[in-house]
Amino acid sequence: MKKKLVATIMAATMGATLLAGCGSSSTASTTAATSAAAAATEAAATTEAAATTEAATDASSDTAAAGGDLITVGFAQVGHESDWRTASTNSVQSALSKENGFDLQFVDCDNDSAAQLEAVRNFIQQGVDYIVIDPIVSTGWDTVLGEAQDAGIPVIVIDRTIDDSDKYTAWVGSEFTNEGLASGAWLKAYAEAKGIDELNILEITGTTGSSAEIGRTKGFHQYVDDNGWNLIDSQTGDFTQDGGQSVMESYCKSYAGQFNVVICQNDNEAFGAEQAMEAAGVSFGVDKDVILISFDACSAGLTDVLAGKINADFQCNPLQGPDCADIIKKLEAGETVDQKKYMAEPWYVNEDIIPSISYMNNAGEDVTEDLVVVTQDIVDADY
Ligand code: GYE
Repeated sequence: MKKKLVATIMAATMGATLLAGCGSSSTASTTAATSAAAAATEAAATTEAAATTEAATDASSDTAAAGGDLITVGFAQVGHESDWRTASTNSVQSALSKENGFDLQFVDCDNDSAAQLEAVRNFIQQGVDYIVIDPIVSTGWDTVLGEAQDAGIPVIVIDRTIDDSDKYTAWVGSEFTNEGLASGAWLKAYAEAKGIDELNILEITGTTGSSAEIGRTKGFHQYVDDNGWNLIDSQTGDFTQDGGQSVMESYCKSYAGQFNVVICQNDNEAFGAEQAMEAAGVSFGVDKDVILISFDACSAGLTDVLAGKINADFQCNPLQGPDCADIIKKLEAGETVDQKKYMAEPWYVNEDIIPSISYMNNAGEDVTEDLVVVTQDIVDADY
């Protein structure tokens, strides 16, 4: 709830700016023109928009030529590394179902960037109508997106961002830097409320080079730097439970008795870290020796927040399937789509001691956002 205002403000600015990471100032909206004349008008307005428009137009005509059959969509998914990812896959598969008018080809890229590029190239070769990508890493995309554009196939990016190319039609996902900033703002306020003077932090990051890892790290480190906190070590757990566990096992050996905060960049890493700390006899969670922070807020994560094992969990919403369906249907109908859309995401905590956090977000706005105390009903309603 607390972030809805921010999300609305950002949605309203979409018409003025293209994806910030792309360094372009072209229009933010793309129209899937239904006629050559409309495509020509778009082309006069902006080259990138024209290329995408043409792509959408071609895709529409292909579908029409096929007799208005199912819309073919290729989805190059990151992998199956986490609860979050499972929810994301389920969301896209159920939204882009046959019953809803789609023929979805799903590829699990198993966290392998080369395999993901190959999957996209295969979709281009097959001549699908649309391609959906959740990019494992944020760079290395311009060439293959250019190939999709040349083939007239619109690309929709979900969740993680592509930061070195703007040759795609729309993106919908999360503001990862704000998630990191919020975690830092929460830790600062929480330590003050609990009278904890010194913060000695161990960090377990996500997949290196993914925009989720880059943003969460950037946001949290801003608080580390500004407040002179002691960041003892930072290593990747690759967004997996095994990764989180093995990094935490080595942390427990190397830094025994030296840390009082562990921040994991997703719930599955946190579950692994919990196992390692339990095995090493380290107490964690509410009013224990170590504060445990996580991201994602999947239902298993919120179960641990409710139980007091995780102190705070910063949600990242994986349910982008309906947005994909909506974007494609709008493009098919020749309507305008937002080129950038943020999901609304609450921040969850166990204790009712700080009602809200205030910080300057990644867009430079001063925001105050509620902290939601987890209940069983919230866990039950979660993904
Ligand atoms: O946090 C993690 C998943 O890209 C936001 O990927 C997503 C991240 C999510 O593996 O659990």
